[in-house]
Amino acid sequence: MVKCPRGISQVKLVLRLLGAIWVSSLVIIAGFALVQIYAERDQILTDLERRAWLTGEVLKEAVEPAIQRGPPARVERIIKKFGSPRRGIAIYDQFAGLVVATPDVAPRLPPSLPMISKALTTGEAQKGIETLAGQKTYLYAVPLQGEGPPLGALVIFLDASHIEINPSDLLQQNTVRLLILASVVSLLTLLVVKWSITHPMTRMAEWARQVRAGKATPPPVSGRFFGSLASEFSELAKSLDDAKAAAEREALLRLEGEALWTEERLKQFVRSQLNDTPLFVVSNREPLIHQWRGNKIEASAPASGLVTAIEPIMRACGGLWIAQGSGDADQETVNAHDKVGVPPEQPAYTLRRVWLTKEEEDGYYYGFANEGIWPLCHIAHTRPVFRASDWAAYQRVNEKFAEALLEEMRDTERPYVLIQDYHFALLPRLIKETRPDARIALFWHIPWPNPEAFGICPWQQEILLGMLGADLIGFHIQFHCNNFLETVERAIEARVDRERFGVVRGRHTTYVKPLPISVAPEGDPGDLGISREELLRELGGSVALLGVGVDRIDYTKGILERFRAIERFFERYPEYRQRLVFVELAAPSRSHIKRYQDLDEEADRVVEEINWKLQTKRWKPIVYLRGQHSHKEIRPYYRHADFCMVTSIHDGMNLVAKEYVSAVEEDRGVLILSRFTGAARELVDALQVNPYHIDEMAEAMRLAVEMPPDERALRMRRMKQIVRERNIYRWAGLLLEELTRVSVDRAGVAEV
Ligand code: ADQ
Repeated sequence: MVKCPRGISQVKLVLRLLGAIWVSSLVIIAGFALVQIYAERDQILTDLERRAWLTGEVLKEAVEPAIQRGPPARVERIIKKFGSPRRGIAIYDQFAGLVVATPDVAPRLPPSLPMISKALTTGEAQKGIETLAGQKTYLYAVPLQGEGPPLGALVIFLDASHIEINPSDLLQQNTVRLLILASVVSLLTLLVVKWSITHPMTRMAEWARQVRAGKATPPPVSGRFFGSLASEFSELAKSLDDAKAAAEREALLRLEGEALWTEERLKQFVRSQLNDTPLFVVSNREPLIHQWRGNKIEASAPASGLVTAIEPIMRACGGLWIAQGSGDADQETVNAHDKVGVPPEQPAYTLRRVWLTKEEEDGYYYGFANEGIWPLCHIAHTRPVFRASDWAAYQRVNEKFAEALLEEMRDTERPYVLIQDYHFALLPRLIKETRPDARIALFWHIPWPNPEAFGICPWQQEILLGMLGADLIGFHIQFHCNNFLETVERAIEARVDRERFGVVRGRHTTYVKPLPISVAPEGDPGDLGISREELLRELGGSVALLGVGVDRIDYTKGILERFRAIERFFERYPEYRQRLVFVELAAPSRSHIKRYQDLDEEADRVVEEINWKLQTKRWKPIVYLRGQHSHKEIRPYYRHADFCMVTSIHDGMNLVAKEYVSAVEEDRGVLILSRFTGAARELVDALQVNPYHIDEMAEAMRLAVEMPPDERALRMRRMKQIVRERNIYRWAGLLLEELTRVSVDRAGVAEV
């Protein structure tokens, strides 16, 4: 016979529970019965005492004069009058000899009773229970007082047989109680066990079997007890799934004979090349922000291309990430050293937050970085603003970050430092001066303009010298590298080595390389929570086509130009009205800067104007979802959209283009891409447009929705392959490979 261990253990559990209930019920009932016995006895005794004393006192008054003066017959009459079958009365003389007693008690009286002698000798009333002729009797003996010593004693006999509680009655009563109590509790326990333990456990087991079989279904239970178990198990299952998927990918790669970069490969690479030397990353934007939502703290990832790119690397390699603490609950969530593990539920690396004052943030971040360098490097026709006070704040903050970084890498020999972006142009030199053994890479995430354009910056030399403290400077594309080298050649004293793409100053060389950044490869899309049909239905009954845009609200992203192109498209091709909706997910950004506030308001106004002009009762051409959205919220739009519009006026790379290509359904999707993005160099199968040319963009929209399916699938397949191969792990791998190479040549001999 096959045994069922689950069944047996359940029966055992139930038997144990029932056993415990019955034994504890028995003990409780027995305890209560004992207490009840003692309480009842006490009550009976008190009652007897009270009755005997009352009778004794009344009779004493009557008997005392009669016994002194009258004949004994008179005394006998008196006591007979008060006697009854359950209440005997007797009179004893001064020698404790019986004088007279009521007939019911007389036959039962023994020759002597010690209690009477004691009452006569002490002169005080005596009481107690005696057994007279086999019957429990309560005795109350009170001395009768004359002129001198007691004349005798009056004794009251009360029937006390009921003080003996019958154990069989008690047993009968309490057995019934025990049965009722134990049965009710057992029944309730069985129901609770079934609904709260057995039932959820059976569902959990079934769910675990499904997860093990690779079906990603949400856990069937929630709540504190099983919910946390389920979420732990989900995490475990996810890790196993990821490991399985990684192994499968590796196997596939071996089969293909390709060397695709994966998270696992990057980990291996970092381990073998860095020999456990930790990675230090510095960026302005932090990868995790803690903010108050009501009275709860919530953690979220910011809308930032840089974070999107660096996060997977830190998750893969571990290390320390230094960034500005910018959330209003950031201070509450760090430890005494301003550090917090990320991700909080299963930390893979450490985030160290640096705190800036409002003045520092205004001058360094909003002022110099975003009103100065950002428009300087983007040819978007927004004039850069250079204020001396902003420049001073920028220098101060770079020094502040240098201090934090130097402190963190104090105990690390030859540390690897990855500095991110235009907020920290001065940091490489500040670090190199103190730690020449550090291997420093600076990655510039935005474009680098030509020397004439950059030359308007009053502090161009300081910026270039600061940057050249790095051993490696990365840009997205060769064109930006070339612009940088030309700028260096024109602005400072240095030799540009065109063959090796380096800048030589004294004994130090800074290599300048194109390293196109990318996104992590898309895993199994899983359950997105909404199908394409449902999404289209939500956007309007007759809608059959979906376009999407995802941006920070920034004047470099060409958002207004895109809206005008959509307007033009519907004007030119009215047959698409009510059939196509464009969803724009736009995250507010740098909202303290006037230019950004104006843009934000203008975007609202332009959407309103276009919708007002074209909308019908049940359709709007543009659905404008302004706000910070999680990756989970954005993914269904990417996955189901027929086309995505990236219309940047100028952009270093643009990760949205790559995210879309990576996430959209295999044979669906057309990318409309500005030719002024770095991504346009790699994604040549996109419909490339000039965002200043509204008609061209409207035409690209028509092409996108009317493209023959074969051509569409072919273009998308080729782009998917490029994004899959040139992924973020490859970017990190190449960056670190370059860094290890330059530092091996000249580690420790740096001269800045
Ligand atoms: P960004 O200018 O921030 O990055 P981009 O590359 O487009 O621009 O990345 C934006 C990121 O933010 C994407 O991951 C996107 O999903 C996310 N995002 C955008 N809108 C969002 C929204 N509404 N809600 C939530 N998330 C949103 C800078 C440079 C780029 C360069 C990157 C990386 O300007 O040229 O590609 O760094 O190097």
